[in-house]
Amino acid sequence: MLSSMVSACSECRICSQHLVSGPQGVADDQLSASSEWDPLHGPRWARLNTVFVSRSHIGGWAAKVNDRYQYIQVKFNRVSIVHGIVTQGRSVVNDTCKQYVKSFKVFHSMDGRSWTPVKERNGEDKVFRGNSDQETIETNYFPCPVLANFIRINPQTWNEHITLRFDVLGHHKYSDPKRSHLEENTWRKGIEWSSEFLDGLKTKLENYVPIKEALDCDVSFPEVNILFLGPTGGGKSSFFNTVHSAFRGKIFNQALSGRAPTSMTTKFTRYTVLSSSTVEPMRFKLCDTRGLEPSHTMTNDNMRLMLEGHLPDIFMFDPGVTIASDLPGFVKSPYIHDRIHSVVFFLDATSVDAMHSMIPEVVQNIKSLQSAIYNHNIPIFIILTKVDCLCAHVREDVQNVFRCPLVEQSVNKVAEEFGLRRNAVFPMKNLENEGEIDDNVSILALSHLKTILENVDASLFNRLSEIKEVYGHKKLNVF
Ligand SMILES: Nc1nc2c(ncn2[C@@H]2O[C@H](COP(=O)(O)OP(=O)(O)O)[C@@H](O)[C@H]2O)c(=O)[nH]1
Ligand SMILES: [Mg+2]
Repeated sequence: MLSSMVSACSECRICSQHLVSGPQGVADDQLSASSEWDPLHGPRWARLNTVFVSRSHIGGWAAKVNDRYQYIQVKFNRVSIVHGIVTQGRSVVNDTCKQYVKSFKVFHSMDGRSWTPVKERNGEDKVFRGNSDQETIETNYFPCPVLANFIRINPQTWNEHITLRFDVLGHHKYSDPKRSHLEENTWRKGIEWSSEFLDGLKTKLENYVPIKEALDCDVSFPEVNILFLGPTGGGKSSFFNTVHSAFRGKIFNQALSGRAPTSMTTKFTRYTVLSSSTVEPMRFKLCDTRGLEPSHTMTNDNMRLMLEGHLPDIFMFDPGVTIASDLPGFVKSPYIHDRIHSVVFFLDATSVDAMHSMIPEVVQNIKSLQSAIYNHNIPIFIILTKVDCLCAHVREDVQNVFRCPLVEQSVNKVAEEFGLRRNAVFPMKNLENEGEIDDNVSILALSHLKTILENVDASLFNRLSEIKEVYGHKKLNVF
């Protein structure tokens, strides 16, 4: 399965665009450089295939000096998925100025201040082989695509002088959503877009008691934990905020969320949801985690410790660094209600759609975690966020989500890729740019949550006798 993701990843190289001078290219003032020979050799003349025009410009950007501190960079003004770089030397005019860059490093950045080198898979800075003449276009793909707002080329070796023309290969992450037709019938049933339906969902969740129907009244299982996992930026923290806002009746951003190159969530946090009408916490906890990244994938040991309930309510940890059992707060003998009862992976629909911007290491990590989770008999779901970025109709009104074939296709695709039932994949649009809560967004979020809890109840049936044993007689006081 991984190989299909990697090849899908390379396939999409075919559809990647030239981000500097393609149809959605950048303006001249988005190109800048460490230095220029003079304005006729400035960065604006570095676009691929620029040719010499007498008294106006040369074909290429030429640095003022030749050293390894020189660079040319582009600012995209929006997050882009970058696959590679194409370069050329100085455009040929006559037999002079045989200038081109023979090797270079590439750096990427989200904010234009902190820069990360593109690396080899072994972690070393990648040195790309550049040009060996002035006109041939050399294409170099990155070992792994990067998310970036800025890309910088830093020449390492050159012929005669540092001069180059270039472009960047990739996609803009949030390209304008398509406006596909909407189907007459919905592709999934069960949701009504009315205030009565929303009130019903809230009441059900507020009154949720784990496996109530199977337990005698003297047995009470305190609460269940739903773990959120997935790549950084998948919308985990935003989903918790969306759910909590629905109950609080206003935008309530308790969990940090945002667009940053690395996870803004650094702690494992078991969030309690409070209803607006009562201070009683609801009997499920939403457990937010640090995002998975190529250098922060979850180890199987950490996954097991999380699933078994060894992590306390708020716990700073890196998924890739094994949790030591002598750390303060480590729960040595967890109860069944401390365990994780369901795992929800959050994936960004815009990356799943073309299967191109999913980072292969993270995809592989999710797949290997899946088997560990199934071994614990824990139900898995996927919440496919940002479906508003797939379809303009959904962006305008989230009610259209189950009538949009683009969203249905994405749901089917991700279900197939990760081997899940289609009805275990939930399309979602979180609160994001809204100034106030949107009832339809709340309906979507709460109905997904309700379905997850129903499935958790079903899986807890497998431990019924154990639960009756522990919670019937000892009467644990956990609140
Ligand atoms: N358009 C859109 N943006 C979203 C959605 N969900 C999250 N975002 C944005 O995506 C970014 C990352 O979200 P965050 O919740 O921090 O992701 P996390 O790393 O998985 O916790 C934030 O800027 C959110 O506002 C969504 O459904 N639609
Ligand atoms: Mg987060």
